[in-house]
Amino acid sequence: MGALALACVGPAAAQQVTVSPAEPLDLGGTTYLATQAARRQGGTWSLAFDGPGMGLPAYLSISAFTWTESGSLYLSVDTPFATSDETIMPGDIVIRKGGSLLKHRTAFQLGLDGSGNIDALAWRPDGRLALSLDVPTELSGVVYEPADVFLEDVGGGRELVFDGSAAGLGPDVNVVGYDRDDEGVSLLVFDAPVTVGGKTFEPGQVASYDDGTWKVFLDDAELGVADGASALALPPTPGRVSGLSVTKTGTGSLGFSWLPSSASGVADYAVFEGVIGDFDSHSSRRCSTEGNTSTTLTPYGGARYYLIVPVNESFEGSYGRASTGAERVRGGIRCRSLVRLPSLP
Ligand SMILES: [Ca+2]
Repeated sequence: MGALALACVGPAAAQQVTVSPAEPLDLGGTTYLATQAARRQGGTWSLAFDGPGMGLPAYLSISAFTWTESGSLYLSVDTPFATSDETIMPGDIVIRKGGSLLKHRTAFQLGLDGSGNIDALAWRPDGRLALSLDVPTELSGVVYEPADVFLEDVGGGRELVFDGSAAGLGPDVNVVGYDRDDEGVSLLVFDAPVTVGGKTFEPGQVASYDDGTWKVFLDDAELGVADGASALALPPTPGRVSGLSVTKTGTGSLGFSWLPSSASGVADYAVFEGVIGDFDSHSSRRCSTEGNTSTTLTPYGGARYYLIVPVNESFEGSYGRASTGAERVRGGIRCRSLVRLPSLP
């Protein structure tokens, strides 16, 4: 059982992440600027966002960015710059629309007084943005530390998404990149070495924090050069599949085919099998179909049910919805440790 779980989840497996470097950084033979973002996928790096091509001046640095489920990009920068229409200040959140960068929310609208800048952003499935600041900042009577991540106030107050001190981080620690999965696992990068939970994380490493436990999520040697990453985002949800059909083959195995997930960036599919009558009993039977939307396998004995789960390198997507409309529980043995669910049916 344990060996099978290890084989499927894998220690420090390939992870799909997007980072913006704190200073020009060579990744996979290409130099990425502090105004660009690079995506690590399949163990290789490629350009995910080209700031200079969008009018970002070379003297500034992207301090935070995040992608929504539908692929919209929000970002924040460390230095003022002017677009053709307006001046963008640090602390403002900008959205990419077509070929332009437009102000989404100003620092003032966010309640910031200009003393601190945004250094991490994360889009949440309810549509709100979570942010972290680079200095301790009092907002509506609450002091947010540089290691805290909190939801923007869109009328109902702010809410901590990640509580730095509760996770053991002191007031001198600064979180400069943040994302999370839908079961509460936080993924973080720091701007200086941080020792917490018996581990030391370097600026080039991505740490994970879950319910008291710190782990290394990604340790990429090239990212560990210089000052590492100044912004981090994990891929959007792999979404869900539909239209699963099953046929018996002549050899006692079953043939499966399904419609592809409509989510962007889906790399692969996993097959889960459970016992009919115990509909929470599924575990992974196959963690890859090599990207195909069909596969065959030989069922275990007795009456079995099957679920197809889209996956990317970082996340499992939806296991589908039960007749009640609720998301099905995740597998007992999984193919990715993290999950990101689509917010729309
Ligand atoms: Ca921070």
